[in-house]
Amino acid sequence: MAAPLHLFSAARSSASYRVRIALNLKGLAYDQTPIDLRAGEQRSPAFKAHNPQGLVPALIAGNLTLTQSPAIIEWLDETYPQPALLPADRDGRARVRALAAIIACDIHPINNLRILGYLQHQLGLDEATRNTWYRHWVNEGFAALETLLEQGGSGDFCHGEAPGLADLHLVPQVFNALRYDVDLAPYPRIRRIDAACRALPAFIAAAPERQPGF
Ligand SMILES: N[C@@H](CCC(=O)N[C@@H](CS)C(=O)NCC(=O)O)C(=O)O
Repeated sequence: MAAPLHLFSAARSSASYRVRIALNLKGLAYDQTPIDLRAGEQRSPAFKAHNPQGLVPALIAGNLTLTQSPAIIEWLDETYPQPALLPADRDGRARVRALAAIIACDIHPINNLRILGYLQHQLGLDEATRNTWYRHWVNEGFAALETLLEQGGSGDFCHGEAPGLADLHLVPQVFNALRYDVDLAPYPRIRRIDAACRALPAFIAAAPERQPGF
């Protein structure tokens, strides 16, 4: 029997949002514990017992505790192969992983809550300057993504005929870009893919406003 799944997640956390989409695309049932990031619950001893890094998400699968959304998503894809989140061909997999990595490695980590908190409290940057920082790194990443996505054709999704790993990274990053008033006008392909994905039940159910603690 499959292990029960329990997700420690924050409604607006894009890394949590990715995992919720992956779970939903796989049709997996899971329970959730909301972690209040603004209140610092991620740094509580109770949560750090699950993830010593003090970051969400963490997924408990039976006796196993998984952290780092890309690792969690790969584990889900290997454990529950259908529907696949990666293309069947090697070159396609490399493309999709690269698209996802632009977000997970190059945009998100430098715009995370703890980074913005450091800019505010340790470096004394005001809100307008912090927002300029945020928008700068999103725009750099989205400009490259837009070009790569255009090169990949005009379908509804980042790659191929079904949503997958790149899409479940893109939608949460767009959600957060909009929170920071990033102008998405220069990114029509990103906007179209985001809209197509957000119309699907797996993405709708994963949306921040549908989560406990929103
Ligand atoms: N690389 C990690 C990043 C996790 C992460 O940064 N989570 C954020 C929310 S999206 C968090 O917990 N932030 C809390 C903080 O910065 O204190 C992953 O993909 O799981």
